[in-house]
Amino acid sequence: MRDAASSINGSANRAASLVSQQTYPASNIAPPQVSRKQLMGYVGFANLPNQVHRRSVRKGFQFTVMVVGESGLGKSTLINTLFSTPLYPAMELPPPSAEPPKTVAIESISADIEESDVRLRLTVVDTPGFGDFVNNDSSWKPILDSIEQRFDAYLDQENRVNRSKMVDNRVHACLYFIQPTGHALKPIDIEFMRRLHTRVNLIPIIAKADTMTDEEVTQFKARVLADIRYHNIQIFQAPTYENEDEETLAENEEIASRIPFAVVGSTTVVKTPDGRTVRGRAYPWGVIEVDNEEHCDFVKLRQMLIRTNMEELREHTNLVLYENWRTEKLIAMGVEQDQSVFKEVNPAAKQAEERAMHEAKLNKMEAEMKVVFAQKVMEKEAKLKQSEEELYARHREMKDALDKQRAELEDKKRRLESGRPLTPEKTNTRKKGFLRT
Ligand SMILES: Nc1nc2c(ncn2[C@@H]2O[C@H](COP(=O)(O)OP(=O)(O)O)[C@@H](O)[C@H]2O)c(=O)[nH]1
Ligand SMILES: [Mg+2]
Repeated sequence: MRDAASSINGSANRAASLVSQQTYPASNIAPPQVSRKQLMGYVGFANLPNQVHRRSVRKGFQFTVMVVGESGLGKSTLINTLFSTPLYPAMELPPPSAEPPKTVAIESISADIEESDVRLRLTVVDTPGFGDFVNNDSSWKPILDSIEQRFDAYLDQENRVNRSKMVDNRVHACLYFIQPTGHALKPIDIEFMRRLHTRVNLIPIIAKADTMTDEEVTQFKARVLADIRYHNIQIFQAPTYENEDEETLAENEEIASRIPFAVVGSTTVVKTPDGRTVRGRAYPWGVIEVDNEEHCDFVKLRQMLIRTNMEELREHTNLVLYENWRTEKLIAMGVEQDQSVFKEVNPAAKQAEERAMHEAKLNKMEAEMKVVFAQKVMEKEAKLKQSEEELYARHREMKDALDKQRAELEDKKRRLESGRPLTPEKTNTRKKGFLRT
């Protein structure tokens, strides 16, 4: 089957490595282990680089999608179809004698998938047991708890000293599977969405759309939307931006018009009457094609979730849902915001204040420079005075020496003129000596 699929889509850039398959309780959301698997067809996350900056591409993306809905609505099948990879192995039903579970479980599967060198750490959170009990009054509770625990884990990481390796386990999108009854939303659907819409991006899905006619689908969609509106439930709406090109706007409108997506899931490859091999479901009266936009909304759902709005889903989770939860939590803990930090400032007053500060700084610098200058002048003057005194002293010394020399010379001159010997003292001494002997 897989060979058939790859021969349809066969291409080099579709290698995928699948990371882990592990079940763990809601309270423990440690990252699971890793295994590798092949993508069976083009999925679309290779388009992610166009949605965000290239730096993020190098780091890879983390995306967590949760599936909620009653058993047998095709959740696991749809996930496998969406990511063209057998994330969920063939279902193993427990024997009829087995004790039925009493609570909703939270099971998580993670996979590292790669497409055209873009890495995506995909986590699918399944919620088996939802709506399966006699009393489903609080089926939503463990799911809400799990979503909030993931917020908590993220907040913990934000408060760490080193935040370079943040793991984002928050749920970025919740696919809510509605049973294709053709009637209206059931109380359990309304209760779940009302409880969860402020915590997660809700994407309503009509399951197994192949069980209804086109007309029934259209009517059911209208009724579901009316119910959602009536109960003031916020479902995820892709934001539209100004100056977006017409093509993108048309595409977004087309996606929005299909909500709630009526989908058909199948990873099985079947042959159409005209000889094509497609992913679909074969019935005695014909084949319903998963990837055919005229047959169901699967392509549009995948486009919104992966190709066009994955970044918006992540951003809305981070900036709105998580932020609101965080604020509510901190307020409940008694932490209050210091509003003065955010007080409005008048730009003109701020400018004047800045100018005054600048002038004061200049004045201070000028005063300091004056002091330094005066000090330098004084030092120089003192030095000059000292050398002047030294000069005077030397002058005096030289003058004294000259005076002395002159006096001696004059004395010599006088002696010569009077005919006396030049060294009278010496002669005298010798004479005295002679006299004594
Ligand atoms: N008719 C129809 N059957 C489907 C569809 N998707 C899944 N199924 C079948 O429904 C059954 C339950 O599917 P599964 O994915 O295990 O449902 P889950 O319990 O919600 O995970 C399986 O037999 C699937 O083959 C669909 O779109 N249409
Ligand atoms: Mg399942």
